This record gives sequence, C-alpha cells and structure tokens, in this order.
Amino acid sequence: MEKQFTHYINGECHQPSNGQWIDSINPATGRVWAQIARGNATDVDLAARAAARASEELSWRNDPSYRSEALKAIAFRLDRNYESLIDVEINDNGKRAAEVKAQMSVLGSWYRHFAELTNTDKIVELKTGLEGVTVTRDLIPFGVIGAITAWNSPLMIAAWKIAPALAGGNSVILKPSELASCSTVVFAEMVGDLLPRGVLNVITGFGYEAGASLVQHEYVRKITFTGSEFGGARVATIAAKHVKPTTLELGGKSPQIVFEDADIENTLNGILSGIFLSNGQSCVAGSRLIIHRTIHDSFIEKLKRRLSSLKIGDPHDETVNIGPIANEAQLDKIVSMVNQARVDGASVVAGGIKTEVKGFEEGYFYPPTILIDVALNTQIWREEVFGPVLCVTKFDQVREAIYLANNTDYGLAAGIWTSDEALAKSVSKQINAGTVYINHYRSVNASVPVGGVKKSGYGRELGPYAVEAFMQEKAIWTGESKLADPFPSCS
Ligand code: TXE
Repeated sequence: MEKQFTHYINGECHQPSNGQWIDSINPATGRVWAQIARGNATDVDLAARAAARASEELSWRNDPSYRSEALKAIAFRLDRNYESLIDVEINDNGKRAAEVKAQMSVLGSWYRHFAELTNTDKIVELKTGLEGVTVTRDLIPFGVIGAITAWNSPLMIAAWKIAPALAGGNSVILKPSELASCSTVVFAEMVGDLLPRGVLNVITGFGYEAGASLVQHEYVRKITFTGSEFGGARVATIAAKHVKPTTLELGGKSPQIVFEDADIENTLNGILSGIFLSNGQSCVAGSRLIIHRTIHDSFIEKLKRRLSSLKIGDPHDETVNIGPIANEAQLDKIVSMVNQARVDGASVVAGGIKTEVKGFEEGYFYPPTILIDVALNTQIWREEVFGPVLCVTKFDQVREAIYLANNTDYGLAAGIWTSDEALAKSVSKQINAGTVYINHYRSVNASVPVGGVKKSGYGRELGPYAVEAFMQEKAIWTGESKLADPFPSCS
C-alpha cells in the first residue's frame, strides 16, 4: 500500500474523519506514489477549534519573544533536516532535484527573518489635535488564519504565509493543493512540537471541500491564498459572504522587454530562467518576450541553441535540466493552448510536441517551447499557460513596447533589459505590475514585497508590512479630562 499522509491537527497526526483518501500521482511516472487525507468540514472544524484555542492563549498572542524563539527553533530544525523534504517534494510535483534542493536549503531563512519581526505590539501615540484625550494605536492578531497554497512551490509559498502570520501572534490552518500536499504534512510533523498545540494545523483535501470549509469557518478570520484566478475569485466570494478579508496571489502573464542595447548574454540567461526554470510553473514566469525588431531573429536563434543542449528526464537525476510538468491536467492545458496558438497563426520554433522520456513513458514531459509571431488578441498571448511556453512579439518604438507589456489582464511581474539606465527607469514607471526587474529576473527576498495588480490579485506577501498584513489596527482612546453632561438640564 502507498504511504498515507494524514492531516495535522492540534499537534497530532489525524486520520480523515470520513476515512477517505486522495491519490497523489508522481508526474515523472504517472503512477500513484502516496495518498493524502480527504479533508471535509468535520476535519476543518476540529482544526479551527484547536487553532482558535491556541490563538487565544495569551502566552502566544502577547509574548513576542516566545514567538520569536519558536520561529528561530523552526528555522534551526529546517536547516538541519531539510534534506528529508526533498524527495517528497520531487515525487509530489516533479520539480527537479537542483531546484528543490535550492528551495529547501533556504526554507529556514524565511522563518529566521520573521523571528526578528515578532515585536509588533509597539504602541504608537497618534496626533489628533484633540484636547482632553490621548489616542494610541496598537496592532492585534486576527486570530486564526486560513492559508491556501498551490502545488508549484508548496513549502516556500507556505513559509511566506506561516512565518509572518505566526510572528504576528496568530495560529494557522494550512490547506495545501490536493495535487502536492505531502511535503507540507511532513513539514508540519517535523516542526509541530516546537509550537504550542494548535498553532499550526494542516488539512489536506480538495479545494471545493476542505478549502471551501476552511474559508467559511466562523473561527477563521482571514484568508491568504495563492493559486489560480478562478480559485482566488471563488475564495474571495465565499470570504466576502462571511465578512473576512483575503489576500490573493494569483496568476500572471509577465512581459520581458528586450531593447536593442541589452547585454545579450545576460538577457538570454534572464529570459531562460524566467520561463524555463520550474517549467514555467512559477507565478512570475516571464512568458511574453517583447523584443526589438532589429535583434529578434538573432536572439531567437541564440535561445534555440541554448535550449537544444538541455536534458529532459527524471527530476531526481541531478544532471537533468527539465523535469516533468507537475500534473496531467496541467500537461493537457499546455498541449491544448499550444495547439490553439498554431491555429491562431503563431509559429513554433522550438518544442511544441509532448516529449517521451525512456524509462518514464507514462510521465508528463513537455519540452521548452518558443512561439513567434504571436498575435495580441489570441489565447496564448492573453491567458496564463503555467508551462514552459514563451510567446514572442516584436516592437519598434519604446511606447509600443510599453503598450504591449501592459496589454494583459494581469500584472504580477515584468523584466526590462537595456544598458540605458534612464530608459529602464522611465519604462519601469510605466509598467503596471507589482514587481519590475531591470537586467535581472525571478529573485525573491523576505524584505521585498510580492504581489500583483489587476487580475494577479491584491495584497502583498513578504516585505516591510508582511506581519502587519496578519494584524489589525486597534485604537485606544484615553480620556484625561472630565466629560461634559451630554444632556444638560435646560432649567
Ligand atoms: O489552482 P487552484 P491549481 C495558476 C496556473 C495554474 C492554475 C491552476 O495558471 O494552471 O492556477 O492551478 C484551492 N475554496 N496557478 O489548480 O485550483 C486548491 O485546493 C477554497 C498560479 O492548483 O486555484 C489549492 O489548494 N480553496 C499560482 C489552491 O486553492 C480552493 C500557482 C490552488 O488551487 C477552492 C498555482 C475553493 N473554492 C497555480 N478552489 C501562482 N500564483 O503561483 C481551489 N482551492
């Protein structure tokens, strides 16, 4: 029988209350490798009660140094044990070994960063201009946070939510993607004993079932979500009905503008990593290349040459550059969107056909793909593929490049490649996105905010206000002079 991954509630592993399990498929082999608990409203209720009790404990809620020590302890344990998470993650979502190792080896650093930011109960006196009162502002935790994550980088995305939420004195119930939940359960089991019981809980299961129950639960006071535009809109709708705030980190169709004077080698590296690392399954994937007409042909030739030397295969093999697509539905989506792009007039100059890998014939492999002559009103230009597919179009004038870059419903990230500093600065101001990279791409850092505009979502993760995003302002008015009688007798 496959290994079974249970829920993690109130500091303990929990079997699913309905006895049901969901198969977890290894995308390299196409075979079931594990099962996860199929969570429902009963499981969520159990977790919500434990989390609510934990969030009311004053020793947690009101003691920043306790929280800081707990987060440091998590970081320390991750530093020592992250290797045990690697194979689980690779089996779950097919991300290749080098990338998973890189992500896991720094997992602890996200928690260490927020361990330094727990002291949020600094009371600030507000200037009101009023006489006879002083007013102070405090920050208080929401209580229980519902965190919903996607399958592409489960533990990194979870860290961006868990670490600041705990720093702010909340408890968390995490619902990972049903397509890649196992590493999140292993993580909770690994660090759970370092926290008071109920502070960290994991409920696995389907979005429409476990996820929706979590969003609705009366004890859950804020939702932080990473996933699709569709899922995010559903979550925000349900949350709105129950009057709870949401933060949404959704998809993107991020442009990469390459000017004539760009450093070509540097730009090639940026474009390649932007769209082909993680198979394009990254929220900031630089999926639209907008390149000056004069360098278009030579740049595409160079890109193709670089792609031709990449090795596709077993994600556990450290020499492999491209692993499988994370799940079958995602592979089908890529195949269908590239086929439609052909019909819509784009030319495939690299990739474009499902790959078969010897020894992994049932795996979900798709090669890095480049489409040129992509028209603006086509599906492939407008919609997120979330796969290794680069759409290319040319420009002549700077304003045309800016128009093309902003010609999208999304606004998560953008890249600008030029040697002209003034041009880069001016263009960066005109790009409508949450992040702009100049001669650089993909980096993330705990001190830098991440998030989108338009349909890429709202709210920010990380950055200077990451902890405050999990807290609410509270105003405290103190009277210093006697109040007048509100109903003076009119004798
Ligand atoms: O997302 P979903 P999926 C995009 C990308 C990809 C697409 C689908 O375009 O092709 O999303 O990915 C939970 N109530 N991104 O299917 O369905 C769900 O169980 C509560 C971009 O993974 O949105 C999972 O835990 N929860 C993205 C999470 O939401 C619900 C990363 C995401 O699932 C729910 C991943 C509901 N009604 C995909 N419906 C990025 N920004 O990086 C779903 N869920």
